[in-house]
Amino acid sequence: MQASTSTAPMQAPTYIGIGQIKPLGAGLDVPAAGGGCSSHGGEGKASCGSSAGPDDMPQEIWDKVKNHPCYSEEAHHHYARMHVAVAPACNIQCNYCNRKYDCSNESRPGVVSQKLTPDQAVRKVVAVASEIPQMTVLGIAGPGDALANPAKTFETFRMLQEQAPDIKLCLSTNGLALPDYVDEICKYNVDHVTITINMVDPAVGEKIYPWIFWEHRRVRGYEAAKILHERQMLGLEMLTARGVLTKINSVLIPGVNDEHLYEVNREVKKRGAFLHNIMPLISEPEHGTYFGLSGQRGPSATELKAVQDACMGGANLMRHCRQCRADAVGLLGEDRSEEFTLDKLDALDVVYDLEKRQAYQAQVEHERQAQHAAKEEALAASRSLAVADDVGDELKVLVAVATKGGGRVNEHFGHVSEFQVFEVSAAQALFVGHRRVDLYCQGGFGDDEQLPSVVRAINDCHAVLVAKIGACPRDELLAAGVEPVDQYAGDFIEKAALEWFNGYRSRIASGAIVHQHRGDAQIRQGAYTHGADPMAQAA
Ligand code: CLF
Ligand code: SF4
Repeated sequence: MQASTSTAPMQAPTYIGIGQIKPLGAGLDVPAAGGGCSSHGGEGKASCGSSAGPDDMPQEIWDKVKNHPCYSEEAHHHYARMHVAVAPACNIQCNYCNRKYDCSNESRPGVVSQKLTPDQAVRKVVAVASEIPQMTVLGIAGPGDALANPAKTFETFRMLQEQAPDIKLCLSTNGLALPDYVDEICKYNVDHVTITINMVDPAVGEKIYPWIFWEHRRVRGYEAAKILHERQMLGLEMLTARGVLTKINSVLIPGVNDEHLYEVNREVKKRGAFLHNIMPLISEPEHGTYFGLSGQRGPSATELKAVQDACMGGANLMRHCRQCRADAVGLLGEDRSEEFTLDKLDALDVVYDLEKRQAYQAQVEHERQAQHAAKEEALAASRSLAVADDVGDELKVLVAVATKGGGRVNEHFGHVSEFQVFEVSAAQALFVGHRRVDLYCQGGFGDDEQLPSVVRAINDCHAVLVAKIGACPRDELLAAGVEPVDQYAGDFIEKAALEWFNGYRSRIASGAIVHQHRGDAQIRQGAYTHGADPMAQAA
């Protein structure tokens, strides 16, 4: 295994969620607040970082993250985001990217179906916001780099702010141009910026970036990686000083930067990053990337989790990223972009009804708080449960969950395209990842050929919680050592997972079963692929 945890002390879990998100930068060497974004009173995160209050942060920070599905794990069960593909060009080359595919800064390798002008993009956002009232965030994440296309990016933000002021603005960048656009970012109240940072050592960087385009020339090798690194660090520091929340995305490339990501985590934390999102490399030969063609593999589920676990206690970790398309629409993990193609937009009679959106979001918030309360109640019950046994409080297992949203166990096994995975112990039920799978149920019948791949995707789990499951997959899961559980249909996930876990502990204690370690699982490479866009290939 390439992913090493040897340099990183294992820490107690500090996972992002309601009441758990802690702004980074407390007592750290970050630049002083530099005047601030006009709409946010100039409060830099440097000052916020020292306030780990109940709910671990000042109200204004909480207001920024509470309904952002990427910045709050709990929110991602309830709130949706969308991307508009207005930024086709890029100013660097990453070895995991083929320009005909989405930007790996923020997306998995699926091509963008349609590139949009800012006008088209804003029309689309308003239409989606009307149809999906829980859509709270617009992100610009490619298919190239948002800041390599500054005119289109900021024109989109400007127009949207006028037409739909309640929608949060978000962008993703490789960071090369970032220091030049911090003022614009603040001017348009872009509260959330993602920077992809895969290295803090140019010697590592030159294995990832063959070239950058810098000051009208192509720069290669070590020099290119050094410039990119310096610009990324400067941009991050400038955003921190201006109070913009930053998330760092890192692509885990086994044998290239796996051991190095702990260092990245430390350096970005030092500069005030709010979240660190460590994602698996997706590299298949058919994607046509340098890594894909040269046989560079991505990490297994266990390797990814080992690096993420090693980074806990440094920067807060995001583990619910879905590496979305640059034109994704919907909850994380679902893709409704096909419902909002340009030709369909023409047929829609769009009315932007802010009050209706707010009323709907109030219901969503109610449901989210109910999920949170159910989790707290289940945790309290679990912690007070004395299991008279020698099972030990340190027992932890992974549980896969079939859900279609709302934070509940509410999906049929055969309809799952993605399982959510929780690490459960007597004291915790933590979201630790997701696993994409091919649908088992095809037109009303189970496709038994798909079953082994579904089982491989959750092979590291002890149980799978489902709303319903057929006899055949039930038997196959049992034979593989994964317990299918359908008794919690409709329940909130954490409550169900904790209750199942406590039953599991009791069964071990009574001698009814023997706890066994599970094996590794396979991370599915690039689900959902759309037809190639010739425009995208030309970018
Ligand atoms: Fe988009 Fe990114 Fe904003 Fe989210 S995505 S620009 S921060 S609104 Fe989210 Fe998608 Fe992961 Fe990105 S799940 S790829 S982290
Ligand atoms: Fe591709 Fe994004 Fe890297 Fe540019 S920054 S090369 S678009 S992954």
